[in-house]
Amino acid sequence: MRIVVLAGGIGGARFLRGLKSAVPDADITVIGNTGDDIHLFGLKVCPDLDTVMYTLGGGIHEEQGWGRAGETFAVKEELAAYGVGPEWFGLGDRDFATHIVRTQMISAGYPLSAVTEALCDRWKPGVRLLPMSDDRVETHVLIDDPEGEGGRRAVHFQEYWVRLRARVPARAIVPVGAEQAKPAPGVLEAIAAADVILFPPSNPVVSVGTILAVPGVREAVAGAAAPVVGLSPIVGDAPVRGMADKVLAAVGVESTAGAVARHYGADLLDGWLVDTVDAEQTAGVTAAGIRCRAVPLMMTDTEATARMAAEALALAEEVRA
Ligand code: FO1
Repeated sequence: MRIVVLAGGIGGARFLRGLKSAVPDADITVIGNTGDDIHLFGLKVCPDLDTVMYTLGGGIHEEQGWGRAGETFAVKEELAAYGVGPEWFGLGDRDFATHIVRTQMISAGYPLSAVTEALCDRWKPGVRLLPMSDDRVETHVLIDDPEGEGGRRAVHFQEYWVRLRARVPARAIVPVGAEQAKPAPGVLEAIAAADVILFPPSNPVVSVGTILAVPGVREAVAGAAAPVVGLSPIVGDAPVRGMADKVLAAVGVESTAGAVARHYGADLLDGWLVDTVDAEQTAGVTAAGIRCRAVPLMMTDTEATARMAAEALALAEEVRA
């Protein structure tokens, strides 16, 4: 079975671990979000691609959901000693090697998709990991700033997420460069050839939304023969992890499982899983033309996540019928 997953960072990576466990023989292609990418110290950092690669490859710092296990921070400390920032983004020594290899290959002329394939040769994540695009897309967030143009200022997504901890309102989310970006090689082909397309419990705005913002991707998913099934990242009107509610507000979507399904829309989604605590929302989602089922959605461990993945695949079969 060919499965395509549009994945962001931590939630997407954890879901993929369960999906692999649920259908070990499936051919899984992950279209990874690159809007979180940031250039620091002359290096290109790809947080969502690395989180998928490290999580499925066995190198992830489990509690954090990002960065490497067993990290040290000698380079970070030395950079700080030189007064070279930013200090708010925690790059570890092992992680630096990934960014050095990536940047070196890109400088030699390799596209991000080839670089990602090379890095995955080491990590063997057991899925095909494609960046959404080889072109540079970086999400910026518009926040209030009295000194700013029109009382606003744009900050890089990572500064909003990590330094500001999303504590200030996001007035707009802008995937800079998305309009000019092209889907990476293999992305549209994978969507067209898929038997099932899944939206994992990733951030619907800055992760799945950014992937869909690459021209041609949304149309490919909407027009795909495969059923498209999503799993809500919002449980009990709050994000399970991260701060999705902050960016949902920026795009005028209330932080409920049903609102996220309607935000994606019935032109994209054929099915939607909500957690059992949100069972009362299934009627509203069904009324929007999206098949809906309430199942446990807490990814407490790989077995629980495998059950969620199996439910999503079952709903896809029901929709296909
Ligand atoms: N998240 C944090 O909350 N604090 C950090 O210092 C931090 C560093 C970091 C370094 C590399 C990397 O790949 C991810 C990192 N993240 C950090 C997570 C990152 O902000 C998020 O994983 C994604 O951008 C959101 O999906």
